Formats: sequence, C-alpha cells, structure tokens
Amino acid sequence: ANYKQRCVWTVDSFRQSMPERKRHAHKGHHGRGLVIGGNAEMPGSIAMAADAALRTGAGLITAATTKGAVPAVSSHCMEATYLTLGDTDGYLNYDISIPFDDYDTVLLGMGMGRRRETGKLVQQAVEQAKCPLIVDADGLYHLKPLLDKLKHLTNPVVLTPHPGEMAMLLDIPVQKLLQSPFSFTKMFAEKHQVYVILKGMFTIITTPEGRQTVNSTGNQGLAKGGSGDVLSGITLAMVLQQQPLSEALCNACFVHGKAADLLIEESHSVYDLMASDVIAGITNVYRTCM
Ligand code: B4P
Ligand code: MG
Repeated sequence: ANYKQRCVWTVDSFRQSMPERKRHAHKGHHGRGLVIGGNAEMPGSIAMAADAALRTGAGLITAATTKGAVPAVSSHCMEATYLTLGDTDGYLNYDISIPFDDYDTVLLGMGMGRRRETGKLVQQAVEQAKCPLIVDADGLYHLKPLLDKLKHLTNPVVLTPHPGEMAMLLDIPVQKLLQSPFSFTKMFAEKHQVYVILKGMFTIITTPEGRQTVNSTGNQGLAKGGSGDVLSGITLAMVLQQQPLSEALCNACFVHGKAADLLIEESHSVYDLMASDVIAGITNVYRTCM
C-alpha cells in the first residue's frame, strides 16, 4: 500500500491502516493488556495509561501495581481489572505471581520509580514475557543494564523515550542527541533490535530494521506531565489491536497528537490542555478521521 512508502504518517496513513472493528467481535478479539507500574506516591501515571488503553479500544486491561496505589487507580479507571504486586517500602519488586502468559502485550514502567528492587521486576518481565513488551519512563532506566539481552529475545520490544530518556540510554548529552535524532535512534534500534518511539515535537518511530517514520500530529499543549503516560496507554491498545507492529506504533502517535490538535481547535487552548483531556479527546479522532 501507498502509505507504507511514506515517511510522514498522516491522516490518510491512519485511515488506510486502521483495522476494521468487526460486527461479531468480542473483547478477546481486541486483546488482553497488562500495565505494570506506579507506586503509592505516583498512582496517576498507571491509571492514565490504563484509561487511555481502554479508550483507544483495547479489549481487556489489567493494571498491576502496589497495594498503596490500587485504590487510586481503581477509583480512576473502573473498567480495568487489578493485580496487587509485591512491594518494598511502597515500590514494586520482583513478583513470582505475575501471569505473563495470560496477556497479549505488556506495558511497563510508568511511575514505578528508580529503586534497585524495582529493577528486578523489569528484568523479570524481560525474561518471562513472551508477548510484545512496551517499556516507558522509569522502566527505561531499569532496562539500561539489560539492553544487551534484547537482541536475543524472540518477542518484540518497544521503547518510548522522550529525548532525556533516549540520551540516558545512549549515554550522550541531550543536545547531542537532538542534533542528529534520526541517526542516533536508527543506530540504537538496529543494534538492540528494538522499536523506538522517540517523542517530541516531531515524534520519530524507528523499527529494528532502521525504517523511520515521522508523526504529523501533536502540539505544545502536550508538553505537560502525564502526556507520555497517555501515549504509552494508547500504544498498548494499538499493539493489541493491530499488526504490523510498525503501523500500530505510528497510529498510536497519530491518535495521541490528533486528539490534542482537535481539542485545541474545538474546545481547549495549549495552556489548559491536560493529559486526561487527551484521553477524553480520543473519541474525536475516531469519529472524524476514519
Ligand atoms: P520526566 O520528568 O521523565 O517527564 P515524564 O514524567 O516522562 O513526562 P511525561 O511522561 O508526561 O511526558 P513525556 O515527555 O514522556 O522528564 C522530563 C525531562 O526530560 C525534562 O525536564 C527534560 O530534561 C527532558 N526532556 C523531555 N522532553 C524533552 C525534549 N523534547 N527535549 C529536551 N529534553 C526533554 O511525553 C510527552 C508527550 O507529549 C510525547 O508524546 C511528546 O511527543 C508530546 N509532546 C510534548 N511536547 C510537545 C510539543 N511541543 N509538540 C508536540 N508534542 C509534544
Ligand atoms: Mg514520560
């Protein structure tokens, strides 16, 4: 198809590549996703990711977090189910009880903090998950010592860094990364055989083969806490619903940015836009762009 050759992902690319929602579908057709993250002080990030995934069309979402975070997450997102994971002083730790095989895609990292114990949980996910694994935020920090393992995995791994996180993974200053974001990201994705969504004003999606696409949507209203958590939830839902993976990632970035663009045109400004508005705005994208 034509959209496959383009390197900018537009509304036409989105329209042509989104899968049909079948009339006879049941929730199992739209994927079971597991979201792991949060701690007692940061329950919002995982709640927003779970909410965004459901709003984007995921069939079933389970939020796995600490005991202290479950009440905040469950009161915010009533459609998700919950798994209470083991913690050390309120931070996630290795947990033998996580049934990775029950899920079609795993998203991890948001709000989990940078404690050493939590790194064991990230290592566990890398070793045990046999499905696509999406890693964001503090999960990227814990993934850094495990990068050499990734190319040996048979399941796909998707990283969703902002430039600060990408520079941390590359061990270079942010300014250097921003001088050549395409080449640094391509080199990294090929070396570690991962998909990378490098977020920013122009988000770049890179495949393990080094193919790169730039998203065409989004605005400065998204430069606010929580926007990244919403994108990771949308990404989870798109990966659950759509193959090939590269198109799912492009469509996730498209929907996230377009929801923000439509809100700015219709009802909000770049000052007051909040991440939760973007979740509510996903419906506008489906209603007007498909
Ligand atoms: P954190 O403190 O880790 O911020 P966070 O929790 O990850 O925030 P969140 O998850 O909501 O947003 P994210 O960026 O993931 O790090 C912040 C620090 O990282 C900054 O203080 C800075 O040092 C560094 N950093 C972050 N972005 C940087 C950048 N662009 N250049 C240099 N340093 C940077 O996700 C935000 C989402 O909103 C993405 O989808 C992004 O594409 C979108 N977005 C943000 N601004 C946009 C814009 N102007 N136009 C279009 N889209 C935009
Ligand atoms: Mg983030």
